[in-house]
Amino acid sequence: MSKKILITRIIPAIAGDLLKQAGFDVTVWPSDKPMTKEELIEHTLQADALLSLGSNKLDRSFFETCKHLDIVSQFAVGYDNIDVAAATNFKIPVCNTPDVLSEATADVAFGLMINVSRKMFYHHKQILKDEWKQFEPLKNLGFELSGKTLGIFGLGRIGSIMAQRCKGAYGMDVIYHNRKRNPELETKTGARYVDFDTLLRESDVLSVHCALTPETRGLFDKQAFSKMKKTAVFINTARGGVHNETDLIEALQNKTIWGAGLDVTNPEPMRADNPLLEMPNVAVLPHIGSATIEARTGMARLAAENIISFYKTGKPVTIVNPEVLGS
Ligand code: 8YV
Repeated sequence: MSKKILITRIIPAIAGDLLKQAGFDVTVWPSDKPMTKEELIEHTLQADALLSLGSNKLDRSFFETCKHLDIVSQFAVGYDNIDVAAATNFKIPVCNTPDVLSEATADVAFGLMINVSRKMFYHHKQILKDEWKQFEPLKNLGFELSGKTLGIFGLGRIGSIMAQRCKGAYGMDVIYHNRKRNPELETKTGARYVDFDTLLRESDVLSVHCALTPETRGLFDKQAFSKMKKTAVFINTARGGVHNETDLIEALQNKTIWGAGLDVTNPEPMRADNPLLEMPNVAVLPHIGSATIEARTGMARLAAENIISFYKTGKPVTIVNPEVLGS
């Protein structure tokens, strides 16, 4: 009998097509809303493998109920919605979709940086409110990025692309803080490894590209913002949980920092009455980092290939808990 794969949301058809071509019995949750916890459990109990999304909370109790699963293949690079330790406990491989969305996400970080430095969303909103009355020689001036210092927190694939974009476009000096040093990027961009406090102190633009983990949760808080330049811009395209949003609002209101560009918020979705949306030096997007045809197609393909490769060879393409595979 063929293995049953549950895809928890409608994603690019390539995922279902590849899985069907490989002989799997594929069910796609047909609603345009994420499954509830109950729906997820009820339908996962009928499946052998899960192709999940970031909106599915796969916690310990989920894995205790669904320990029969052969594999969880996530349609996202981030997997903070998954209790990987619990999955590992039940020897369930967990896979993600790195690389295929790196260009798209770095573009959003780069776009937010330019946008905030010139208050573009704010100016656009002014036109919508019919507030474009006359030329203003002094009002709402932005700043230029050439020669400024870019600080990268979390120098993985996306952070590296952002660093190269900023170096190439504006000749920015790049500094970074990461768990490990990246000699290749240091050679390519002249990036300098610094400790966390130096990153806070020296960055004109500080862009967050780390995973959300117990170590990074809430790391950008009142104390961190207080160490940054008053002229600094904070960019987050990683996970909203890495910053404390109340502290960020306060830091912007008190002019502790100059501006912020967010593709991820805390919580998500952000509500329309959030004070950040009314601030001239802030740009917010609704978590669209990977929202290109190329990236989403690549994610769907890789999520399917992880399942196919696992059943064919015993090894998925991109696994986050390889220890479950044994020797
Ligand atoms: C997804 C993301 O759109 O890959 C990630 O980690 O944040 C986005 O690409 C989102 O997580 C949906 O699964």
